Amino acid sequence: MIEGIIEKAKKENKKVYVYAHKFPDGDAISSSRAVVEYLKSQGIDAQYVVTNEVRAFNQIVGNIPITTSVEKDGISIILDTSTVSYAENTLFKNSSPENTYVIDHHGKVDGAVCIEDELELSSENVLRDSNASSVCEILVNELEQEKINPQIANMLTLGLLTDTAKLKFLKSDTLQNLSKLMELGADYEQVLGFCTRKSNLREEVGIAQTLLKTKTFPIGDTFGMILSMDNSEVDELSRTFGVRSPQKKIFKMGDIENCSFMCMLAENTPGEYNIEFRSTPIYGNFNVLQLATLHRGGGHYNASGCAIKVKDANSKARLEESLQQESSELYSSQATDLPQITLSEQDKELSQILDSTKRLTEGVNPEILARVDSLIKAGANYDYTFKTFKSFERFMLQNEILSRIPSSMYSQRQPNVDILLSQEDIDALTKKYNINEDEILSTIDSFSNINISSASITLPNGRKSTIDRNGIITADIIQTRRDNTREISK
Ligand SMILES: [Mn+2]
Repeated sequence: MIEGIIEKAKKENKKVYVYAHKFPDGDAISSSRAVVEYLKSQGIDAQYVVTNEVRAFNQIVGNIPITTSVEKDGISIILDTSTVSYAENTLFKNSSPENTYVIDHHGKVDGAVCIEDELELSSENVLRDSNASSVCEILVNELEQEKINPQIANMLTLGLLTDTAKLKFLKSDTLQNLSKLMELGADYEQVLGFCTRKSNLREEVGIAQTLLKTKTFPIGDTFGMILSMDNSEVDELSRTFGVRSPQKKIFKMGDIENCSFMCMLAENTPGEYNIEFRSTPIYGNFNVLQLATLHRGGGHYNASGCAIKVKDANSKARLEESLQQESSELYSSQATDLPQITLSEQDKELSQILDSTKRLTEGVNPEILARVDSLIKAGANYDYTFKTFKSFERFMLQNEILSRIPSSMYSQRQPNVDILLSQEDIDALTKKYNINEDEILSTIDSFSNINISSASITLPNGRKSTIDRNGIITADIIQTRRDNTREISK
């Protein structure tokens, strides 16, 4: 498709405009910039059209000027955007349907209207591939490889890494395509460094305080987690901590040992709860779409949601209780025997590779990616091996530590966080979660994805763990528990 566009642009002396979606993410920005650079290198006048400032990832994609108008009759390429209303702007309407092209990796559900339908494009002008992790991954094969320079390869790598949550979610050819990009000169580790966007400490403290109210309940041989916020709690979280739509933070409840069901409810407008459900193939593989459908919601097998209207202001507890009951009943009606997770030879080798490369962040090369790819194809369970599961107690301990940070610390621009625990604190935490001092100190790794200058946890006996802005942990922990914890002498 792109080669055809180049030919047309040259023959008809047209300019090419590239568009992507609102609130552009790594894939939208870098696929747009990669296409522009590629076209320019072929002598075509091309531009990524945005009407709002884009500052993210500028070390990889460069500065992107704001555009307010385009020439009539130019060529438009719309990337990563599944509907017209999702587009950052609609200046592409200045191009005729023959001169408008779409490249996207979002799936088209039966009966749904996609941007190509709205714009009445012919099928030759559309490249829609939901087997690709990202538009950047589609471009690896769409662009001619000998014309992909290292700068373009870096941009494509950025979009591929951000849309897969740094290789957490893979499609069938993702690793092979990443490997091609490395061979074309992409600096994998440099790009990886730029796609770690850190979260805001103030928001994290608010979320942690909220998560401390999580309840658990038995569901089959496993347990479920449920957390609900009424309208006053939602308001408080937004006012004090800047957290909006808190039910979307349900991903924080992910990857907890033996937890098969996660549920978060937020009364974002008085009288109506927005509810999110999650489950995991690893424990129970509960079909939560069925639960959402009961309440006229929708979504996917392991991730769904719905909205429930309530009549009076005190409905929270009743709603929670009925969801617990419904989920338990549905779970047992669906339940097939839980497959025991047994590690095959392939799993063991995969797990060794993931350990030695720190989950594909260090020392990664095309050969390693090819080996991981072939292990997955031979049946290794990448999904399970890549994740690190933690106990519910450890999850709560992290929330306890974060929730103790006072506003004087989280209000700083580049916070230095020092948490001093008293003996009473430690006794209470130990009793509640059955943990020891080392485990308390090791929760310092909770700060690795938060924007801080430094953080430390100090116990009354002087033992201490610290983390710097680069995520380097120093801790005087008796047995080294984690790979990224190194011992120092006291
Ligand atoms: Mn995308």
